Amino acid sequence: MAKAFEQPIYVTRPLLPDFTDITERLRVVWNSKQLTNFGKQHDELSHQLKEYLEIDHISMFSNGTMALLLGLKALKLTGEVITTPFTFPATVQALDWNNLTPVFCDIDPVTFNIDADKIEALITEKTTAILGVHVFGNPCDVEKIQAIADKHGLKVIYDGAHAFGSKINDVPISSFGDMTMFSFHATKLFNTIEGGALTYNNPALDKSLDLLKNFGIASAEEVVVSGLNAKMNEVQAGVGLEVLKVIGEERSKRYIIKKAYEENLADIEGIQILTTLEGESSSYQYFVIRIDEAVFGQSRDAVHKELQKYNVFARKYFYPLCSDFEWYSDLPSARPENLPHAQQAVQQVLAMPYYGDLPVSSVALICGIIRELHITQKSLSQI
Ligand code: T4K
Repeated sequence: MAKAFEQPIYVTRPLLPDFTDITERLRVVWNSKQLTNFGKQHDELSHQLKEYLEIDHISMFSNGTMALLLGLKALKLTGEVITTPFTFPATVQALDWNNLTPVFCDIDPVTFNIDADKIEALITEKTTAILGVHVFGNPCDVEKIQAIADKHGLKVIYDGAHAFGSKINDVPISSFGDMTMFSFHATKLFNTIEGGALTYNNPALDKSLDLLKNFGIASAEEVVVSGLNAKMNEVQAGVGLEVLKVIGEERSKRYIIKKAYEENLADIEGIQILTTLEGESSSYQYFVIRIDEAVFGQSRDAVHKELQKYNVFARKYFYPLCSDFEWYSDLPSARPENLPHAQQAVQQVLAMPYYGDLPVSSVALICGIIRELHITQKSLSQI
């Protein structure tokens, strides 16, 4: 029987650049006395991210949620937006705060992203957009979604919180749709502690997003729209500049950890790996498995609980389904019978510990715990 880890093993740990580099960067910020409101660090990070993400237009925010919320506002959407129930609450809360009604579409049983084949049936005269989520960094069916949007005159927004740096056939993920949101939260591979961004191709959005995230202030004497305060500050941007220097190394480390998981889980019946993309295609943000109770012999919840006994804190991303939030109980699209694949996914998915400093030996031990659970169950069922 395996021993519990002495220290807790979390689903992730922030990517932390060398502390000396951070203090040097802070010294520059301190000396400048410009702490926020679009200073040099902000502009430099914006420039570097445009290059990294291979996009002409970017707008940075205090966090990913505010980016999405104000991005939807800038697109002047009304009525209904077709989206996925299998996401983090922020995706749908950004709709709520814009007085937009989510229309939940079931997910694809393989990718766990919005099922593009089920979108068209949900379009009404009130629909103005499709909001897809590149869940765990696996891209949505962007071509099919765009074709539907073009046919019906809809906007397309992607929540790419997990997809920083991913590509689809060598094309950067940020190039699809009308805009893509990225999260730079501490738990994300690229982090600014808290932070986020929108990328887009339409230059007209530069101005409206600048206004929306800065109280609608157009000049010292002019306030032209009702905005909010959602700016990225200089310390966040400075941290981002240092993190950007080390993400190549982190991605390589995560590649090795991914391989270790794949090898150790390969022959366990009932375990399927959801994050299969590699190289430039992958964001290396999460390593996620799906547990088929009928084959594995134990439920996802049982595995989650068992791992905790060993001091391993895998996470049920995402749980609960957004369509099950109490405030959507009157929405026909939120009814469980309309979302069979999402209802199944929410019971099966487990995000495993995944970060560059996680020793490969720990991965083997974690997988050993899962294997043991499967073997014990198998022998019990044969008695
Ligand atoms: N859309 C999607 C699809 C998203 O997944 C998210 C965020 C958003 C939109 C919104 O973007 P932001 O507004 O957050 O930029 C975490 C993150 O807070 C959240 O950003 C992320 N998705 C979500 C999937 O994960 P929690 O509630 O799981 O966080 P927490 O505090 O439990 O952290 C998870 C583990 O990470 C901890 O057990 C330990 C470790 N950790 C965490 C923090 C904050 C650290 O080691 N250090 C830290 O500072 O939501």
